[in-house]
Amino acid sequence: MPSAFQHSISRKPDASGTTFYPAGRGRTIHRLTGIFRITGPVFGGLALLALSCTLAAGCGKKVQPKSGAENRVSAVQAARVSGTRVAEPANNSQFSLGEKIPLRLERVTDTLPGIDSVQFFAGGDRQHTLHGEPFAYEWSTENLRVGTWPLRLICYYADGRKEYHDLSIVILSDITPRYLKYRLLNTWPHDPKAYTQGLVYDDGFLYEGTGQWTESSLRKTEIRTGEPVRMLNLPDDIFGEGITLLNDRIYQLTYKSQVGFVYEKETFRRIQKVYYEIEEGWGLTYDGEYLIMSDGTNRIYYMDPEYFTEVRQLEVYDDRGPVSRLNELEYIEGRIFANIYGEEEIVIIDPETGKITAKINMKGILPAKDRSRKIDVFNGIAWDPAKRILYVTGKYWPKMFEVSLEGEF
Ligand SMILES: [Ca+2]
Repeated sequence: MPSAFQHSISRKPDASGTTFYPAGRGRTIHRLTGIFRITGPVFGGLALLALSCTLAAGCGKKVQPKSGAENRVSAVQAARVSGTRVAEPANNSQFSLGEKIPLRLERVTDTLPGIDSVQFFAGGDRQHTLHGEPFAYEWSTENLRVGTWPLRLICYYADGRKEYHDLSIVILSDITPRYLKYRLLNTWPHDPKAYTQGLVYDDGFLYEGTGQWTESSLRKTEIRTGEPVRMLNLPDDIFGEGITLLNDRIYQLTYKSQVGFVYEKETFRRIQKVYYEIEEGWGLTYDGEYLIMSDGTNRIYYMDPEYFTEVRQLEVYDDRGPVSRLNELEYIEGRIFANIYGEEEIVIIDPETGKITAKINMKGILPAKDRSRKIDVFNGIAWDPAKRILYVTGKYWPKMFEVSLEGEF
């Protein structure tokens, strides 16, 4: 199988054309990284060649230095056209999903020729073309995703010149997440030596991926005893992260190694390695089509299961701003459930828009008597779809909790 790196460079640009795909910095950085990885040595070689040619002054004809007057003319020709400015919206301003965003372009000089049209782009897609003054438009944000949106206005002058205005706005969620209540059904033992990074339910068992250098593992455990019925210790230099199931396979991420492992579910035999460019692997789940991954930021990455290449990204926001430290994940009935690192709280994300629809406050679910020992943060969400039961635990927690949720999410 070709590596993910090869796939990322041969991958076609996003052809979906949907506004769902943000032109986010994460993706840009990965693409640039890819480019530099390929072109780095080539570029270095060319630079060296150019330098040696310059030093030897023997590469092509000699360039005559320009006069001062010629330099001034070049500078004027290269100057940007600045006949207009964006009066609205202000760069980095915030709006609520569903709001109409006013856009207004103003002329700042009468010395330039007339303007034929103004094109408005959002997230790389053309939204509207304005003909004739006033150059004002109301952009509807209904059914868009939340998060940062790069905007571009291109002004076409009658003499053929073009002027670009680039800015960015943020769309927040239009709802305040409500809190879902839960009911504690059962408390089961959990290995207090398990630094829980991934948790998933299947056919009466829990599968767990654990982390920490020299302590990482993959295990299948009996729910009522917490005892592993199968366990695989990872190499000492691998820090295990999120896991998920896909048919008869288990996927397991690693923290900073940018590699994932694929195992046979029945035997834990490692059958494949997958590579990714995202710098840190945190949580992992599967929605029936894509693997869904977190990296500790407010971003969620959709990965193609076969080659583990990034298909799209989602930014997660509530009505106040970005919600970061997204950790262990579970795809449940059309929503993404996520632990927030360092909080005893689960957020429920709408995968279409990225907005948080609800939260579950689990503060105090681990009794005080169990907190006297060495424990770490709340982490791990698994779902029994038949019984509609949620399993939650924490890193080094001695207990596993079985809960039911009350109300719609
Ligand atoms: Ca999970």
